[in-house]
Amino acid sequence: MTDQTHIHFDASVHESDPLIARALDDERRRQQNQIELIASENIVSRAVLDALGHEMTNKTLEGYPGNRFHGGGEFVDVVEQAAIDRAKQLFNVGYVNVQPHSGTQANLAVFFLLVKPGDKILSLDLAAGGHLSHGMKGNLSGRWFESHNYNVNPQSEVIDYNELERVAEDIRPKLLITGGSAYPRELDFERMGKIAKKVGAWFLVDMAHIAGLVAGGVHPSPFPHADIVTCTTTKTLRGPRGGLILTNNEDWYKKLQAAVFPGVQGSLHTQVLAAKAICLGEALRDDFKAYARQVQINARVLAATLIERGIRIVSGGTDTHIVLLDLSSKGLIGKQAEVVLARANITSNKNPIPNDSPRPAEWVGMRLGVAAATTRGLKEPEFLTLGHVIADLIDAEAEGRADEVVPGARAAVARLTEAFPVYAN
Ligand code: DSN
Repeated sequence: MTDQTHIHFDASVHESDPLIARALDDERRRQQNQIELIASENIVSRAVLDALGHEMTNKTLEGYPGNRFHGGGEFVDVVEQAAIDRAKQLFNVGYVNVQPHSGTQANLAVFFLLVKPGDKILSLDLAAGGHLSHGMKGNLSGRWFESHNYNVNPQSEVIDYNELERVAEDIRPKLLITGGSAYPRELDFERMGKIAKKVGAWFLVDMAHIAGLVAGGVHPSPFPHADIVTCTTTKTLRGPRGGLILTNNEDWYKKLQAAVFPGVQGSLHTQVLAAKAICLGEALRDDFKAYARQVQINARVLAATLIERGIRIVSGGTDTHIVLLDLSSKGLIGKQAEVVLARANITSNKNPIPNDSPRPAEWVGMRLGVAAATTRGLKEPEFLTLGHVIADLIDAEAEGRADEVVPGARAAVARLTEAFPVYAN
């Protein structure tokens, strides 16, 4: 007789849940057939995928290596310790917490450690490239803290450090935050660290987007200028969804552990810890440095091609993986560009640019990021092609003749996706 409690237990997802199996297969096909230009995405290695689908996911555990609240944690201890050691080596830092479930959770833990409700925090304006977890009104950080912003210079569209210093002196925040989701230029950590010290603020760098570029040596490190640093392991670091917190402040370390657990989180995502350890190990290798260099080169090729085709690029270029387009230079809004690119199997997102409308439906910006396509193997010639395909689509949309151009653009994208498979098998 069949044991009714186990009827679906050993079945594959294809056998047990056709709806979800179909969605998973469709998503795999989508990733293979589209060129991914969403700046927060990347493609993880097979080894990272293996860890994410491993039985380690069954393990419940709280606490830290060697000091757990549940038994049976000896192998998770191995992976968590490896993740800690590798992150310390990669970012040349004294103390690391690898448990945050996301970048936003990492930031929340830092707030728990360093600020109290009502304290002043000062961060980069969202439309200038900041992040919602840095004090946006709709986020808990914007409700619990007195949140202020600094901005970019309206002409250069680069952070106006003199203005930041003036604002910081005026506000005297407890915490100065930099980094975010859509700032394409190099960040001057030294200058901001000095401003933080001058006004008596702690300095938090959220390097979520650029962690892989820092690891690969193509963007300056926030250390020794930052007091504390958060990041995700996704994006340019090319790992699983999750966060890290890094600091050199020995006095904070124990309190930081407590701020993550039990401060803002409970039990671990054990299989993600294994995937984090793997991606950090990958980032320590020389080929990752070559990857980071290629990301920066590809972004510059894309930006230069779009500029040549008459599309205004915010700040006139990029130092990172991000290229931020101002579609008003073609009489479009971001959504129109996103839709016409999607018709040709290029995935992107509308995004605010400095001083954009507060309403997403009116944003004139679009954010492109090259990290995922670079992992796939695209280099300068392919990004030149892609830049022209994107410009052709945008021009056609602006001139009301997208139907004529989309088939050719789709074919050009198909040639790239066939030549550069996401996974070799
Ligand atoms: N912050 C979002 C982004 O950059 O797209 C998600 O990571």
